[in-house]
Amino acid sequence: MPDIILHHYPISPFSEKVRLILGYKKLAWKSVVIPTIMPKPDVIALTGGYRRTPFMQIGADIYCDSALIADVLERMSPQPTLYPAENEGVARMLSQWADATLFWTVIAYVFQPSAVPYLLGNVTPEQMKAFSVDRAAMRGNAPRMSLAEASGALAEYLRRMENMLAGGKPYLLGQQPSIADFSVYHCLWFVQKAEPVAHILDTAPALKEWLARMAEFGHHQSERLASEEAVAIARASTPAAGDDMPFFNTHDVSLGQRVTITPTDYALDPVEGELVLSTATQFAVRREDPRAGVVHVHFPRIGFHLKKV
Ligand SMILES: N[C@@H](CCC(=O)N[C@@H](CS)C(=O)NCC(=O)O)C(=O)O
Repeated sequence: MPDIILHHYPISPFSEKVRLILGYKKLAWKSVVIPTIMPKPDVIALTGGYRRTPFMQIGADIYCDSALIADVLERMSPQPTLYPAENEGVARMLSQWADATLFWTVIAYVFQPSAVPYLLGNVTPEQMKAFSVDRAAMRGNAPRMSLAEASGALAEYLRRMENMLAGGKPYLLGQQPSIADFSVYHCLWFVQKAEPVAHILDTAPALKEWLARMAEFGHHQSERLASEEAVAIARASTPAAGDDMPFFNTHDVSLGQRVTITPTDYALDPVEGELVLSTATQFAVRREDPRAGVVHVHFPRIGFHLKKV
């Protein structure tokens, strides 16, 4: 099996989602620690502009967004599954809700002055400023939630999730973990990290036990890899031929056409290339980078838009 290379940083919640999935599936991986703020030259060499964290590299194939990474890991190693057949649809829906609504509620809740050092370490005022400026630019005009709103909403979401575990259910949707558990987990893991404000979790004792149960999956085995080495691996590799999923044309495009793919919500940096894959669930573009060579950059359909150049 080719090496799984995860580009991430320790305090990134979406990275924790993927690390825990790697632990659940017992997949060994290479760990490239990337910067938390721009500039990220080695990231951009590989992705062509996408700056969000994490992304996964397999040779010269780059997979953006944790939802797509989860699908690719499931294809590589189907057992244990992230998508139990009896509730795959609801698991994906709940996962999408957690990755968007729950995540941004948690962000608005945890970034209280007392908790910041637990999330970002003992940063200098200049480093704090640089972080805030970077995230403000990344979020653009996306609406922000006040702390008051976030505290109320998070308390209510915790009540709802506590209810999902009623009757001693081990996981949110039943006896087996699903992608929904991993998406909720990374958000509440971030609340736990924000120690001075983590007491909000005390209102949900079953959920706290569930958090401990999830944490036991761990991260399996990883080995550090320098980011320049990851770029060199891409350069020395050829993108995979792609799967045999049928071409699905919703944008009146043809394969080989120049397009851009851009997130729909925040960090609106387009990635430009020739369309090489357009299926029911994902897009991929081929681009040539002076340092990384020819790479295919993959995106899920949901959460991204495609535009013809
Ligand atoms: N929908 C994306 C969201 C990723 C995301 O927002 N990641 C945060 C970190 S957890 C990020 O990119 N922050 C800015 C950065 O790392 O540069 C996913 O599922 O991967």
